[in-house]
Amino acid sequence: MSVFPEDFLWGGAIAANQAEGAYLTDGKGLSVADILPVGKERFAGLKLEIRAGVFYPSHDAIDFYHTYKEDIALLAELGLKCFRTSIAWSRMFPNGDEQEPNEKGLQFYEEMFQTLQSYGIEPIITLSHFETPLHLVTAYGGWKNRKLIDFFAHYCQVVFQRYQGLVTHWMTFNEINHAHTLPLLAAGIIPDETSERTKLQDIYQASHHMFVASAKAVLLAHEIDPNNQVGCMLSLSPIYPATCKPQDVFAANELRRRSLFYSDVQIRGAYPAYFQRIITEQKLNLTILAEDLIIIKKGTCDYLGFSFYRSSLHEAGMKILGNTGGLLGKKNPYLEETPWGWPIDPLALRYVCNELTDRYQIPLFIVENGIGLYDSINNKGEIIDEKRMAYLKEHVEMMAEAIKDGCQLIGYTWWGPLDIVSAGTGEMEKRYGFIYVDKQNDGSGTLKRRKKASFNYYQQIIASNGQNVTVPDFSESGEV
Ligand code: BGP
Repeated sequence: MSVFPEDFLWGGAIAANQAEGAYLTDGKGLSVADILPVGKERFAGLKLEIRAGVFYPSHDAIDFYHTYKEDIALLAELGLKCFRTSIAWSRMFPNGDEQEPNEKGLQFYEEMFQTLQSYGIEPIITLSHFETPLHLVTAYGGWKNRKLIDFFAHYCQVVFQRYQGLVTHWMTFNEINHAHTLPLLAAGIIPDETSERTKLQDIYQASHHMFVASAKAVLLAHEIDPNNQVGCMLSLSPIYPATCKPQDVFAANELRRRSLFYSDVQIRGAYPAYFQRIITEQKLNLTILAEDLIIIKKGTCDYLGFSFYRSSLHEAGMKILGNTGGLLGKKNPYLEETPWGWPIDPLALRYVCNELTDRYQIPLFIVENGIGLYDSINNKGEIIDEKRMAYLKEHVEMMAEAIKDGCQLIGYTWWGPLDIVSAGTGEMEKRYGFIYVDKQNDGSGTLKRRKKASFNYYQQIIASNGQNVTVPDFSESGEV
């Protein structure tokens, strides 16, 4: 008997800006993702505009806007029970601050959700996944500005009403805790880096506005349809102390709390006691209205969605840096790394599920997990992605252990079931998919889809509800 519940949501996850392309089609406006080039330039010397002669991978991505029907047919063949994607806010409201939504944008997602429904695949929808409308950043300063609460609530109301009966699982802000390390993507802001104080002032003020907006979204969703379930979404790859030196243990815990701060507020409905010390010591001057605290208290999330890719190792006094996978720490000598230097640590998934269960006693949804790899096509035309299968196997096994530990896991959506643009680097060649997409870092390629060996493997895992994780034998496969 499988330890996974019968209704466990096996799935895959993407984000609109990393897959759809069609960045100005049918009235879409620019989002922050649309001004990010590929490679080292991505976040360096950021310019909030489109520059001539620069290649922007989100503009065409994998053209999911036009290919979603064929792609969803493949995902149905894979056996997905659910599919996580985001609504591009700027397809609905091109500038973010309009009163009237863009009907073409509404229609696009309606038809996509109907397509999913026709295959019995449940949509899991992120309302804001690294794609704040650019105009809200240039004209308002992004989430630093209180006005965004109402713009977001209006957008949410429109989509909750329109997609009632088609979507019941929602998430508000993707990896909200990345406001510290990826502020433009996660919070639509460019913080004032003059000092640590000014930086934290901007990040925490923006975070506060997002907390209120998220809570308002939860309340609206429940009011419009009591079947709606709304989760928060954090990046929660764990942080280990670099040594057993008490200072390292303490510092790692403090850093962990900087992330869990976000779920503490969104799940418990109040600012945690430890936040007061940050406010006092950093001399933060935050505008937090009494009515905001009431909304935050009422609009707590129904489940905790999180991404998990790896673990990090932290030493007291280290500069705190991060990327899309989580925090950047010291090298862990016990762990193998991906070509992008992300440590592979399946046991950490069991660790984090238990940590979150102990802290919140709430349903957990692993909404991102996966491995970015270079793929190659062999002389028989196959892609035998053994490392991806090994990663998947070990993580599914750890989920089973976490369930046995008593954690309430409701689903698992593999990041990037088909190759998409990397959020962190803009590359296409950092591939996560079970389905290969013929597109390269420079934008060349036919966009043809091709199943990798992991396609059949994930299909087997889903069909056996997580029981059959035996990796097939590929000794007869072709040569690379
Ligand atoms: C998460 C993001 C995703 C995604 C993933 C993998 O932080 O929510 O959008 O892309 O990380 O990161 P990357 O694409 O940089 O490999």
